[in-house]
Amino acid sequence: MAKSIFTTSHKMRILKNFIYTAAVTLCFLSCVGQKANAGQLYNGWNYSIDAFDDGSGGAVYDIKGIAIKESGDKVYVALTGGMPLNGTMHDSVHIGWGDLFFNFSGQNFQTASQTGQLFAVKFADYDGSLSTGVYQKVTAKSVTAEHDGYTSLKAYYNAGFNKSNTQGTDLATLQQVYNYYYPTAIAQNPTTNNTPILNVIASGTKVGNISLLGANELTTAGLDFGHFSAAGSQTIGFAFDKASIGTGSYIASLYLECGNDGVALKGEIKSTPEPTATAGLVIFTVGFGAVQIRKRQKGVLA
Ligand SMILES: [Ca+2]
Ligand SMILES: [Ca+2]
Repeated sequence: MAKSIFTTSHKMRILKNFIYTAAVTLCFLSCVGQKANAGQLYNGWNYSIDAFDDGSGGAVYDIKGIAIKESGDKVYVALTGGMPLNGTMHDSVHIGWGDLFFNFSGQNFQTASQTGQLFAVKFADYDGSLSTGVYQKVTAKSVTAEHDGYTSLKAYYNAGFNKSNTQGTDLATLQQVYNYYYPTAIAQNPTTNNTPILNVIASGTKVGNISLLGANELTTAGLDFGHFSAAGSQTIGFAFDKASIGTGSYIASLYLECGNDGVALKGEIKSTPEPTATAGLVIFTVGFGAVQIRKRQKGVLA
């Protein structure tokens, strides 16, 4: 039999280098994954904390934060602020939560909406027009006018609500907000005529249901808005199947029905299999190979 040009010590050196490279790759993949999560990570949840003084109309209309956690085959969402899940009444008009949108497209929100690329979660059904659940191929529309609200985002800001962390820590400035919600031409020249607050599902296909989560379930899952001193009088939680939504980096966003406050969060839904799991498999395989060589050295294997 032809003798290998590599001695056993050569093989061990090559394997050590390979293991080192695989470990570096694992670290790199993990670091990249963390960078894609732009929110503030704490105890497994990804948080975006909103301004505490930008709820037009007072504390009931103020959103304090949003948090999202991916766990197993589920996605958990929590919202906190002054608005109850069932909404409130203002001058005989009912006002509640708008829908939660997920945008994986990399496009601005308005373009993603016009091309039906949004996902959305309706977690409160106030009028029976659309049942709660997860929707895909979504277009969005504004219902602010019929809910005593601002007919444009520019009008909301003109009223004095441009605060630090205006849509949370991920869309912290006025310009970041305009850049995200509208095409460049509008973002560079926003007016009260070209900045509609698109806050509920206009059309889409329902692909899954949601489960509402109580306070105890959220606490058990590790939710803690108090860590950021951001616990509102109302905290709402729900979960849905990860399979019903897209994968990759996203921006999640929502407004109240009146547009009196809004918040956004940058995050990532990991695809399956996870890259880190693949890297782990490489390390396991290499480690197994090293054991086999050691056994050969000891004469355990032929
Ligand atoms: Ca707020
Ligand atoms: Ca806000």
